[in-house]
Amino acid sequence: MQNNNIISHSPEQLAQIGNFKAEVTLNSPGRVNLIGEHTDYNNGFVMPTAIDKSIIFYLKKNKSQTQCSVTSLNFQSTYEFDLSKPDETGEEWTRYITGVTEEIKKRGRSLSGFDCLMFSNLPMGAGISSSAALECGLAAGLNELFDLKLTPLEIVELSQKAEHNYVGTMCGIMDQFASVMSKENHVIQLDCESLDYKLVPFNIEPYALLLLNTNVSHSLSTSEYNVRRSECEQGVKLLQNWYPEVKALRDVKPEQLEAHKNDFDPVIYNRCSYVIEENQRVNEAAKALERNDLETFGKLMYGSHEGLQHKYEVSCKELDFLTDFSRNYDAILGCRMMGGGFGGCTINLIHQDFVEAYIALAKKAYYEAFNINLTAFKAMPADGGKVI
Ligand code: GAF
Repeated sequence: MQNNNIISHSPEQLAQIGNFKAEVTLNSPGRVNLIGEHTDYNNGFVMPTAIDKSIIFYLKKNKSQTQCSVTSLNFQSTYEFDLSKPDETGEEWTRYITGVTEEIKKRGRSLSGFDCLMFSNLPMGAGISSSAALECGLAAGLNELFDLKLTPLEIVELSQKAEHNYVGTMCGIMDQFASVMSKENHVIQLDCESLDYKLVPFNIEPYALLLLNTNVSHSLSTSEYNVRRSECEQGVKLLQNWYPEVKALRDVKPEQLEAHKNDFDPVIYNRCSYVIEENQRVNEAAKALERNDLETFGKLMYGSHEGLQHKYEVSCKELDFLTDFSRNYDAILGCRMMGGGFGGCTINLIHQDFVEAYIALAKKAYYEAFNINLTAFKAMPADGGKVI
């Protein structure tokens, strides 16, 4: 199993960081989501938390008014840019950076030249939101460096906008919210309409959260994500013919959708049905967690996966394989794909005594089925982004 919470630098990287003399060092985490997938952009409910895997940012001002550089220590690659000439056409990772600096400027804050080193132990494309960690970490780091007086919620919102306007993924708010607002040993219960949230203590011993990374990331993820969002919007538009008060799928009762099933294109009906049911599952899961009823919680996780697989159609054969495989073991109470889909991780609610044995079994079976190495790590709820 990969080690948790260990950022190990090579001697060369340590020397690079030492010579850099950062003014601000900030830890920006990825996230898991226990349940509530594709509900955030439907104004619904989610249950994420930051985890102990993150990107560390080392930042300092330079003497220039507009020249900046951001170096990824993982890739030994540097992006140099001019704040006054935003480049919106570069490689994807550079567009997150342009997005953040431009969205900060749009909020009337002024930046000047800075240099940044970043180092990550957050696997990319694994559905644990390395993108939000990148956006929110840079935004929070610049906030500290230039004393911009952005609130945590402004950091969340501008980071989400950076992704919409400069990367092109029309994401909801869950990932950025979790990356910034989380608290160690807690999960967030977030209402994505009002942005009201509760930090709920999370102690599931003797169970644990295990992530199994399929190590596949199918290229459909961005395009299909935006398609799902617009399919939900089409569903809302149709429903407004009978229920003008409905603003988002979160406002729709199951019986309202059922009453008009025949008016719907079957695909749009399935998308709406999934979202409405998933919102109900999140609310039931919150109650189950309150009474420490992990068996019910686990069943809801399986229900979530089935909906994502059959009605929302954002799973893939590797994720389905791992979810089905988990059903063979009583020590696993629940499992589902996590995040946007089309690859990435499953999240497993598993008895901690079975973790190591299960990883070995799953690795073997997964390799036999797909010829791909599975990676595994426990997810520990951690604090949101902070200066270290
Ligand atoms: C991605 C998005 F960024 C989130 O906003 C959310 O919609 C998630 O997919 C699916 O629940 O991580």
